[in-house]
Amino acid sequence: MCMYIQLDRDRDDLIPTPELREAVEHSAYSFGLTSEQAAELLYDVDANGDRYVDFMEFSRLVRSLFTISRDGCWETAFQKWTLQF
Ligand SMILES: [Ca+2]
Ligand SMILES: [Ca+2]
Repeated sequence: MCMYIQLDRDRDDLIPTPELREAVEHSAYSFGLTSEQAAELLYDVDANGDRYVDFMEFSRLVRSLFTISRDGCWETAFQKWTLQF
């Protein structure tokens, strides 16, 4: 959500697809994604092909991101960490 507001600088509720792509690629590592997973997520992010990512498209991306991340390495890392205490 925060990322959406940051990327939508002119507040028209649309993010140019290249800008979103760049942002996700840059933060892939902190989401625990490989670059292949990030590329897969971004492949059909602009569902209606208007070269902008609207809020619905963005929500879908975030949901996929959450699904992938939950199965990904950071959850395992988190479980390991909590088991230590
Ligand atoms: Ca905008
Ligand atoms: Ca679109």
